[in-house]
Amino acid sequence: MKINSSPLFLVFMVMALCFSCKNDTKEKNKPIQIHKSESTAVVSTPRFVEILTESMEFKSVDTIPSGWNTFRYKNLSNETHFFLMDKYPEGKNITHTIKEIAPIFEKGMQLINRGNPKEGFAAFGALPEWFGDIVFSGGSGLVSPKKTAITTIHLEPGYYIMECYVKMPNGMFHTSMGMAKPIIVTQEDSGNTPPEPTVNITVSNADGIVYDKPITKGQQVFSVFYKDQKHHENFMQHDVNLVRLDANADLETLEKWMDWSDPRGLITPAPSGVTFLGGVNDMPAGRTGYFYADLKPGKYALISEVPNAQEKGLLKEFEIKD
Ligand SMILES: [Cu+2]
Repeated sequence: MKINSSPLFLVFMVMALCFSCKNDTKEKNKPIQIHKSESTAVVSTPRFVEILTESMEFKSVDTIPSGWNTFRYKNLSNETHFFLMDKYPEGKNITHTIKEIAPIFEKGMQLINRGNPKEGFAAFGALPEWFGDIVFSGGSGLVSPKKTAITTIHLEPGYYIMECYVKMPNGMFHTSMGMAKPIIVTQEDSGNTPPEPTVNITVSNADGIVYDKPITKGQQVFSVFYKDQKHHENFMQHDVNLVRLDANADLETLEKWMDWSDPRGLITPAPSGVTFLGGVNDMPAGRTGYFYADLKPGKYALISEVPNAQEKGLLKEFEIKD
């Protein structure tokens, strides 16, 4: 597929223009391409699946086609979020999440927060067997307040929960506060094709996050290929988050913060000097997702939500030169 003949690329160009407005004061006046119906459901254009967070919720359509979908996730809230698409096993739905999963994570996290990590982790042993059958199928990376992330992923038909498990200042997961939304992915295929990447990222246990060429200024489309997967110490599989690092950003602090199972991890407030710009959330080995960025000169990093990302090669810094 040639880059200039791809309809999705054209969409990206339009989107990239939106990106460039995003960082200036015109943002306030720019109409959001999301239309609220009477029921406050959000209607997306055929090319984008729009997701909006204003406080602690996902506003989006409830049903999307299968195949390739490009999600535009606008975080208008004051906290960092992401979205992850969890494909549920047959017969399980949001009522099972609320009854059988959320309370176990809350209980375990509370024990960890009170200084009993051993008991806390043991509490997760009470998760139902079917929890292991959930297929984490990608989504955005972390997105800082007032930022927008664009991610393209491939979804099989089925029942999904769109979730965010960042924590509130009191340690409660966003999942328990409204950020768990059922999405039906239909048999009908979107007909979309994946975008043409400008940089190819491969993630693996042996080499961590690697990319095939120097990352340069301007609009980039990153492909993220998960060569393999595994459950790290915090049960998470590796993913890819793009972060911009200001002069006061501390990489060690960021690395610790990326681990939800740390009492001070994945919780508001996010580390200072760090801006999360999306990425591709975890998905099974062998799959590829895409994310978009308009890179200005400065320091950045690609990092996974796992403990000890640096020594695993899952934290890579890079600089964009003018
Ligand atoms: Cu959240």
